[in-house]
Amino acid sequence: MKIPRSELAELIAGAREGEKFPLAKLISGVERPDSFEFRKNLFEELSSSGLSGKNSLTIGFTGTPGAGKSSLLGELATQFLKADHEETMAIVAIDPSSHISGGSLLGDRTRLSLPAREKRIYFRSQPSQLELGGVNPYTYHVIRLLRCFFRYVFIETVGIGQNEIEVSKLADLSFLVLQPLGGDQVQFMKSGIMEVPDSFILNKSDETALANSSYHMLITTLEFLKDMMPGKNLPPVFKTSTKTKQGIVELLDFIRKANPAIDRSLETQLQLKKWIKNEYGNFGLRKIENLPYSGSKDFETLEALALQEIQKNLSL
Ligand SMILES: Nc1nc2c(ncn2[C@@H]2O[C@H](COP(=O)(O)OP(=O)(O)OP(=O)(O)O)[C@@H](O)[C@H]2O)c(=O)[nH]1
Ligand SMILES: [Mg+2]
Repeated sequence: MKIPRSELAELIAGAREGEKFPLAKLISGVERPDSFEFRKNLFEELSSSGLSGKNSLTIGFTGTPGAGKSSLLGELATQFLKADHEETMAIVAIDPSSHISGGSLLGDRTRLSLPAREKRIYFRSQPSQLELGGVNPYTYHVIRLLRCFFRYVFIETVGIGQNEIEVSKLADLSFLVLQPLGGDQVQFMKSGIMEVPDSFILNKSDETALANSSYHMLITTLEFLKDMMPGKNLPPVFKTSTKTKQGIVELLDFIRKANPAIDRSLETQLQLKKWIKNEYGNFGLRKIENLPYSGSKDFETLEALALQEIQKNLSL
C-alpha cells in the first residue's frame, strides 16, 4: 500500500486526536502481508512526530474460553473512563479463527460495549490464525502502532498453551484469567503455563463457594510451585466479578501503578527471529545470528538487514 508521506502525516495527526478512522486505516496498512514499505515510512514518521510508544504499557489477558476476559476488559474500560484522568487505552481482542466464516467471531460473542464517541478508548479485533501459533503474525506491528497513541494497550487471547506464551512475549504485564473450578488449574499446571503470567485473576467470584475452593486450590498450587523455584515471589491473585464488580477497581489500580521493566530492543529481536523462522526456518535463523542487534534499532531496519543477509545466501 503506497501512501504519500503527507497523507501519512495527516493520518497520524488524526489518530493522535483520537479519531478512529485514520487509526483504523493505519492499522489496516500494517496488517497486510507486504507491509514493509508502509511500516518503514509509518514508523519513521511516527518517531519524527515524537511518538515512540516508549511510555506505553502492554497488558496481556489470556485464559480459557468463557472465563470472562472480554467482560473484565469491558468493566476495566468503564472504570477507566469514570476515573478522572486523561489517560487512554486500546484493546485488541485476538479471536480464534472462525472455520465457518473465516472471519472474526468476536462480533457475535463479545459483551464488550463501549461508548462509540469516546476518544480515550479504542477497540480492535483480529482473527488469530491459529496455525501460526495463536497470535496473528501482524499482531506485533499492530501493538507497536497502538503503543504510539495509547497509554495502555490490552491484548485479549483465548486458549491455553502456545497462545499464552506468544502473548506474554508482547505483554509487559500478563494476566491469566481463570474461572472457578473446571479443572483449569490442573490443566494449566500440566502445560507449564503457571510460569508464564505475572498475575492471576480468578473471575466469577460471585459464584462464592466454587470460587473460594478454586482460590485455595490456586494458592496451594502456586505455593507449591514457589517452593520449586526459590527466589520467586508468589504472584498476585485477584478475585473479581463483573456481576458484583468485586475487585475491578483494585485490578485497575494495580495496572495503573505497575511499573515493569520494559526492554523493547529484546522484544524487537525476538519478534524478528520469530518472523524469520516462520518465513525461512532454521536456515534463516542461522543467517541472522550476527546482525547488529545491540542499540535500539527499529524493527524495519533489522528486517531490511536480515533480508539482505538471506538474499545474499540464496543467490549464491
Ligand atoms: N457469574 C459470572 N459470570 C460472568 C462473569 N464475567 C463474565 N461472565 C459470563 O461468562 C460468559 C463469558 O464471558 P466473556 O467475557 O465472553 O468471556 P471470555 O473469556 O471473553 O470468552 P471468550 O472470548 O469466548 O474466550 C458470559 O456469559 C458472561 O456473562 C462474572 O464475573 N460472573
Ligand atoms: Mg472474549
